[in-house]
Amino acid sequence: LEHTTLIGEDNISAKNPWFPRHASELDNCNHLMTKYEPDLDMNHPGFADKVYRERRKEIAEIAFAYKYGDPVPYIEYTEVENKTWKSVFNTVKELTVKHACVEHRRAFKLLQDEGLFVEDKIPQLGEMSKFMQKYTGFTLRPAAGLLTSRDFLASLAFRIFQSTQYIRHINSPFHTPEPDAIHEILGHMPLLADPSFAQFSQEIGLASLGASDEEIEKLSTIYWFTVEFGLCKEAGETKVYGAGLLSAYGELLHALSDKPEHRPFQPESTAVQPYQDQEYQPVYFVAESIEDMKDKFRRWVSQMSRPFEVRFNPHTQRVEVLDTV
Ligand code: NLE
Ligand code: FE2
Repeated sequence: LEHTTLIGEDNISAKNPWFPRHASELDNCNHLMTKYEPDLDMNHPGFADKVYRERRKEIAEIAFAYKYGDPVPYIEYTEVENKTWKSVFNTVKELTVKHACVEHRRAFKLLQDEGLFVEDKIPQLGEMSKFMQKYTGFTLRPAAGLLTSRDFLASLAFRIFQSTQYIRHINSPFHTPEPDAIHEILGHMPLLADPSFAQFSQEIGLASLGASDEEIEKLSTIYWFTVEFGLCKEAGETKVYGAGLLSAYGELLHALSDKPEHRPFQPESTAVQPYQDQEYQPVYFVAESIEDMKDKFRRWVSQMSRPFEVRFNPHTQRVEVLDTV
């Protein structure tokens, strides 16, 4: 970045969509996608369950009321919710010993040693946030549901991970198409506690700031096939690092079976691979290693058309914009 200079607030072309410059502006990045919701979707296992729907509403309101700087809300989970966690936790724990990548296994153990990953109660997001901050500087803020890609990716640029706090329906422990706290905690936290993976996550976020809709689509597709559903090689075996697989034992076993297609991870082709988010994936991308995936991503993303560069200043929680012309 030798020839770059800090440019003023007004120098970004009006063509570039708005993006947050300070972590507090993430208060404006909470737009939801209404896709799969217990109130709207007849196929949702909570559709006919009034108690479940009320509970979802209650937890969503807590997230909507959240502002930057507030402590992460404490949720008193019910017996049923803790029971759902227990069944997913124990099954996933067993499967990851054999199937998760080494980075995940290492962090999983750390989370157990620190008393956060226990079978009988859902870890609190506030506690998880403190843990993450200690290892990689990531913190968590509550989200009411599935966010738009633009809003979700923007938060990663600030090392902030927007997490849902409600729990999937007890009738569907093995898979849910929407994120829930089990997915965030069990799926995402271990790799976000890995410094190198945390760095990668932030880099996707930084690349998304001010990007065009088309570029956001590509970045979120890469995110989908890496952070959410990524597979990688490890000593000649195929292992799992994607959070959407590490929180859904149904799909985890499907991903490693001979049913879906396995293709090598290549940012150019992965970024344009259509995906569906309701059922198990028909295609997964396998990286040579997480490091190799990161390198390939960096090379690819450096060719993006954005006429400026951004960098995060951790002292001020601010994103600084650098002119690259
Ligand atoms: N399918 C995942 C699970 O059941 O935990 C959630 C994926 C969210 C993108
Ligand atoms: Fe996720």
